[in-house]
Amino acid sequence: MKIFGLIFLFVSALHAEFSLQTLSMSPRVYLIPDFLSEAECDYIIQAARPHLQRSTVLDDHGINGDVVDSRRSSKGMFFPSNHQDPVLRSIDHRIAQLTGLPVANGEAIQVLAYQMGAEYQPHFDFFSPDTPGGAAQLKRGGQRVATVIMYLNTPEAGGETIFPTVKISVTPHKGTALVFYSCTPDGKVDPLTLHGGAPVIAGEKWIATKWLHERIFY
Ligand code: PD2
Ligand code: ZN
Repeated sequence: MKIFGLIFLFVSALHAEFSLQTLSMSPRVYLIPDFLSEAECDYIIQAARPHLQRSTVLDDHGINGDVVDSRRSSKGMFFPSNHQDPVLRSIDHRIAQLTGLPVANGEAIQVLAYQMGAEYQPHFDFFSPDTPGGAAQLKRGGQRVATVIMYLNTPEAGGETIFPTVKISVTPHKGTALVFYSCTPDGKVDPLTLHGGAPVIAGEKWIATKWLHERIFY
């Protein structure tokens, strides 16, 4: 991307104002249209595309670390957490403004690409302290308290983000962000946040995700 394009993206991001649509108060789920510009979405896809690998899930038993699992059939990549990319930095700061959680509490931005038929079956983003895998993760900045999903394109059909317990279904739309809190305001994990990515029916689906912790993540 040309330097003027980068400067434009950066300056426009400094003036971020969010219009939040409340989808649910329990669990806390919000939608933010136009959270990312079209140019930012295209930039992220282009930067991520050469680095995609089959996505993994955390092995709860703590024996195998991250493992490939048919319940999550996307491809993905993480940008380095110490990146100096001005576009990604401005998004990190926008997410901090949106969630009220410091940039330092966030994991690296992850990009996920779902081809036709790919999905992420319902799961929780919080960690269970009762499994060795979950307990190990909790040592890195504590619980995951919030998730931000940013839709980088508009799939032709399917690919909704679903919350089966509370019957919410969000149709992906380029530039929109979805934020939800995996913990209740009193700090307990919220079982109502069970959520998944429905299979893509036509076209492909691209998202960027950010998980935020209660303390500094390292
Ligand atoms: O792709 C999605 O819509 C989705 C659904 C559930 C992504 C995630 N979880 C995630 O990345 O945690
Ligand atoms: Zn999730």
